Amino acid sequence: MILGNGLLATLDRRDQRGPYGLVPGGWLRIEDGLITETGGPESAPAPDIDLNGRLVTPGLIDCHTHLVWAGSRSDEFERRLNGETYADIARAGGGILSTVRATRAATRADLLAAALPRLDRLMAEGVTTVEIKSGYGLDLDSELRCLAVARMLGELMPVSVVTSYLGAHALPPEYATNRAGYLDLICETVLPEVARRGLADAVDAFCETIAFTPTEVDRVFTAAHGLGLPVKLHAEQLSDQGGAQLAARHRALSADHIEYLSPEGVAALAQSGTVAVLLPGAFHYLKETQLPPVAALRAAGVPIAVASDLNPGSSPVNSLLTTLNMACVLFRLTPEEALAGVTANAARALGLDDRGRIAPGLRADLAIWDAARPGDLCHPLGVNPLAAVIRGGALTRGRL
Ligand code: DI6
Ligand code: FE
Repeated sequence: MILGNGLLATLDRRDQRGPYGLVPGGWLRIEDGLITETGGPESAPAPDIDLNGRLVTPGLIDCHTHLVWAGSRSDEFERRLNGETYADIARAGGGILSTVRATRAATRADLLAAALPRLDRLMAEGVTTVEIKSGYGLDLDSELRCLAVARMLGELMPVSVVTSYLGAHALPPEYATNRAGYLDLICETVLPEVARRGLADAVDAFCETIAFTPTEVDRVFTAAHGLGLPVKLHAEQLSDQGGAQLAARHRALSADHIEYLSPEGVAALAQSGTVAVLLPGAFHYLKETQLPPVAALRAAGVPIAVASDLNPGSSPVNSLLTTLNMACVLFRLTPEEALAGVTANAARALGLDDRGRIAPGLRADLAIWDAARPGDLCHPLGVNPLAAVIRGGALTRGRL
């Protein structure tokens, strides 16, 4: 199949292409679910489908979500607006632990029913790959249930689901006076069982004063490596814990949030090739004032990804297009950087080298938009110009 006469934002800067790897009047050939050839108007073969100049991007990748949960925390939104902080609420047993109580009480069917519309809202904006974390179950059965639901979502829906086990998200109440015991449970029971069942593609942790120390996270990461699983980290979200340095030592795929990242942390990420994942939704909702060190990350050549962090507490942002806008307005990313953050660099943050750009040999995961310029995906709020989605070479949404 040949798609012709499109405005290709390849996100591929080889061939000396300009910003966005843009190819006006571009075409691409799809065979067996892969892109096998691309080119500009000078070499265009007769197309099977005329894109009429519409914008084509790689299918979008949301590389950091907590999409499987039960219950609601809209009450905490009100509490914060009445003066309590996110950390106050967490220490008082709300926050993540409130979602843990609701999630533990939910069946597989409950969780699936709650997650499906969230996933569909992401897909309605051109998402073809999504990462989903556990971390709202914390005990063995509930974590296995949430990860199994995440896997099921990927079977039910035309989207690739990549999972992360986030047992070290919060200390569960039954271990409130036994931190070491909870780490034993993670490292000796839950993680090995998650790995045995093939339920996780990576292991994540939350390194923070209200969560786990670098020493505790180090233990979880060491156990992950022992099982052959890559790691990633919620690092420097509310304070500088040196989490990025720890993540870099463990060759982490990504360090996420990083508002409080230090110059040493930037250098460590650059050295290990770890992707910096920016989560402007959480910054927005927590009314953070500390900006992530974007200029330093750029200067050091650290790849920057952008994700929704979709979750019921700090980032109830069920939209990657909204997130793109927030990355530009709040973090001053250029639209090109933001779009690379949800395509090429998001793929890298997930350790996937078969997607995220429009280039021969990669999966034919494409989003087609009624937009005249790629920056139009970042510019307005509340506008969704998606026209169609092709995933693995098949039309899965809209029409061409
Ligand atoms: N940081 C976050 O932003 C999410 N998890 C984390 O460690 C959200 C947690 C929540 O508020 O439910
Ligand atoms: Fe998160």
